Amino acid sequence: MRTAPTILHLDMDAFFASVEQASKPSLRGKAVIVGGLGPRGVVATCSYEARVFGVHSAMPMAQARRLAPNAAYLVPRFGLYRSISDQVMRLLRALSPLVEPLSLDEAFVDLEAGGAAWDEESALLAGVRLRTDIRAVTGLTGSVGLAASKMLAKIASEQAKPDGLVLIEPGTERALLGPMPVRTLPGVGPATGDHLRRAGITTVEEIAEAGEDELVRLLGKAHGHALYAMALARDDRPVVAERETKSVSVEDTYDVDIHDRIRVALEVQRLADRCVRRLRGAGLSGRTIVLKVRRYDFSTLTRSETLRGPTDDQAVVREAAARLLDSVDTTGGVRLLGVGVSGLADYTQEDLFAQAVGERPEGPAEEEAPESADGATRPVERRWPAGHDVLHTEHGHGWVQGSGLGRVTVRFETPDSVPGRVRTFRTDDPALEPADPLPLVARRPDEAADAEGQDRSSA
Ligand code: DCP
Ligand code: MG
Repeated sequence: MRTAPTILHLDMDAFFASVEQASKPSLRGKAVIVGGLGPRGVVATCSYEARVFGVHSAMPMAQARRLAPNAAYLVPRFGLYRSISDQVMRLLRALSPLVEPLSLDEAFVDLEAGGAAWDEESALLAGVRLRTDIRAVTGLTGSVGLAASKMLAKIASEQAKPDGLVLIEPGTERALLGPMPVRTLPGVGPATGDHLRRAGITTVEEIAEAGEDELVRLLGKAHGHALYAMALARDDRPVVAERETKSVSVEDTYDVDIHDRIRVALEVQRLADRCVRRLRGAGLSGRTIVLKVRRYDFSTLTRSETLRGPTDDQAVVREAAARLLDSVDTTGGVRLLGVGVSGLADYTQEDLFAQAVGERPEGPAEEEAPESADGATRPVERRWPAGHDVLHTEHGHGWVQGSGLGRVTVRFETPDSVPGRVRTFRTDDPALEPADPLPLVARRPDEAADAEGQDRSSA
């Protein structure tokens, strides 16, 4: 493990909700809940003001409405969130070529690889500067964790939330982790947490005390092994750019073509072993075994086999690779051999599945129409999803605050205006049309300064 806290983890604060607050001045400092607003909708996220009422991600929307009846309820605008995410990721890529995005609002950065930091002081400086830049470019806050490993960097950013920075000094990791609940470790979700609790293990220290054999017995090889290492704060997982390319592979090119079939088979075994070492080193397991063969005439073919579940077992990968080789004609000789594993899972997967099934809102969210719950049939209306932007020929830019019963309520304000006024229209009003979101931060700094000045004088 490295000795300086040069792995950075960034996680934007209440991301979707913060974007909505930045774009709608009247919602700043207020409880804002973003998610599916239909009967089976769930909360995607909510502002910290709404969290006070106990609302959180993945909660059924109906429950959120009971807890926070006066909050603003909005449907997600994924296109806008993605564009802000792109701005953030660009800032990260300016720090290092090794940026590993985990979601729209979260990424690891290897500061050392980019030369942006090499010790504690420079890492801290880079983190502070990053937060300032994110604020300037997007108008939003993100929390930063700095540590010598991915696991600790992520724990640090969690501790830093909201709008903060935490650096974990190398050497203090185990003492810090020990008393924490097992759920703190990556990959321990509700299912694994329960499993461990039934075995009398509730803290990270207790995982370390239980020992590796016990962990493997409880959770299986890949997961048990990995979790035990994490509990000892051993985490050498590298920051991997382009996480989308989900495979680990090794290959060798031979100076002289290999003709001997037995020698080819031995090489494939050797490559399988190397591939498994890499896989384990990254704390991963995978379902699909891939064999690559380039023949004497440069014709290249790949064969793959998909297993029932992910593996990081050397014998399993060896066997699969050998079976794949059986189906390849190598007469004439081979120049290159490769073995890879794709369809990767890391330890987080098990619990992500346990949590995710049927819970996340998908695709465009449903329209809010609470006032039409009487079931009255109405002619087909134009859709005015809550929170989406509109343009009115006379009143200008605004957003839909609610709609139903043939009416749509619009608040007229923009990211750099003062909180705006509300007006109600008929849903088929020809003066009203859907609009694209406006940038959250005015493009030219001098423009932004002007706008701020106006805000103050007219407020
Ligand atoms: N998200 C979602 N459904 C979930 C969890 C999250 O749609 N079950 C979306 C909405 C979040 C975004 O992903 O804004 C980022 O997720 P985070 O877990 O980072 O949550 P937030 O950024 O909203 O809040 P925090 O400040 O806790 O990071
Ligand atoms: Mg976040």
